[in-house]
Amino acid sequence: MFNKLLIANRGEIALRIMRACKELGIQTVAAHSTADADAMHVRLADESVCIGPPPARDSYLKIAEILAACEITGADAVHPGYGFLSENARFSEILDAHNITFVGPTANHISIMGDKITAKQTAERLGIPVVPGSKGAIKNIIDAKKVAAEIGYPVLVKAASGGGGRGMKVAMTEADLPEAVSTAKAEAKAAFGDDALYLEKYLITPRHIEIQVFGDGKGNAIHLGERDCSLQRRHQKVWEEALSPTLNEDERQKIGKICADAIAELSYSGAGTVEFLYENGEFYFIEMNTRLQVEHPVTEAVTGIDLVHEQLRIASGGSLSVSQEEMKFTGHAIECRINAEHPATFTPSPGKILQYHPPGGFGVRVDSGVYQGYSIPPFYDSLIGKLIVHGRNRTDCMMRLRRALDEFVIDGVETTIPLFHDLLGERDIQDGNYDIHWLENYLDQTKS
Ligand code: MV4
Repeated sequence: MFNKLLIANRGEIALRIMRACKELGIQTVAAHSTADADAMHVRLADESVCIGPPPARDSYLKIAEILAACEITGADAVHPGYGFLSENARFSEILDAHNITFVGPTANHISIMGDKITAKQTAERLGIPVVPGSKGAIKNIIDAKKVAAEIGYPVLVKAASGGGGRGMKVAMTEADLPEAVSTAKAEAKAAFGDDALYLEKYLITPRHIEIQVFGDGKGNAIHLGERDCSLQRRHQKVWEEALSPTLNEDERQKIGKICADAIAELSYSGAGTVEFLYENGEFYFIEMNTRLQVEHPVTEAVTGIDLVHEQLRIASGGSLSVSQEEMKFTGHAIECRINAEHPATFTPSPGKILQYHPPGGFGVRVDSGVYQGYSIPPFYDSLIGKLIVHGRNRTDCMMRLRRALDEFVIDGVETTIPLFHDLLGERDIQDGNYDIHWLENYLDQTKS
């Protein structure tokens, strides 16, 4: 195992990673910006190094500063968390060249999955079902029209370097296609410096279901079931659950095995998430994430496996702690993202937390880096923390969630807690009857 690990992240995930390190007896270094000097994880770290001013591009994204912080402190590993440099192949490669372990997959695997076209081609080659669409990049509008005519309208034009919904355009008919292609191309060029596009059949009312996988880098892999992340607003997830209220055990084991076999074939190392759209009983691969995800705790709740321990074991050359046969799913878990935002308009609400009383009790977990008196800086995302509730079944979980939300006191900033109270009162939410558009439709109807 590592001696000393540098955490190249902030907020709740920095603390989450630090907790795993403490449990495993690994010394920790917090690499932080000036805006985070008073953050909880910086106070709790064995050592801390300031790596720059508040803007992420001048601190959390500065590879040279992070590398220097490793050399100064003698860290032998770096955990990138999520966001920032977590899916940056060059970062992984540079650390490798300095004999510092990047807790994540190889630069090659990050690159393959970072390009959505090569990711999809790789998935298809490995037997993962994909959305019908162009073989690779579309060459021109004539090519695009030909592919669209074959798969049928509506179609979705996507950027190869996209993800998170950027550079995506729908064409309902052939008449819409030239404009969809030209605007997607311009947006992709401006946002990513890469204007490669591909085409897919546009699925109208799918759910977003993602499979958690782990590989040991030596050709062994397992799946840890799925998460349903359909409830989102503007590509920001709001509520996630494990397992999905819509899958049966057969479907789960079938898609899980397909993903684990693919990951094994790649000799993939570490945590990964295979993202699907799910519609009419069919799975359609869209992307793969090569990092630990925000919503990983719902998987931890239903599997009993600490995903960060697992990442650290594998990154240090160890093997998976559990076999597929040993994997059991217990009960149901829901995560609510508590943001410092107005609950109806979602405008950010940074500032000082005057009162802070997180809920507790059986089946309740709060992952947060904040404390009473802490000032949420305005420079980063507005996540205050995550409330994760576990119950014996989905109904039990939702009853416990209502109780936990009632206990949660955060004063001084606006939060999204009232939204979750409202959602628990909705019949569709109670029934697990929602798709990727449900939340935005609900907000349009109730909040305007
Ligand atoms: C799609 C789709 C419908 N059909 N692809 C949005 C972000 C990116 N990760 C993929 N996205 C979508 N791809 C096809 N062929 C609809 C979406 C989409 C979406 C996906 C997951 C969760 C929320 C979403 C909200 C709007 C659109």
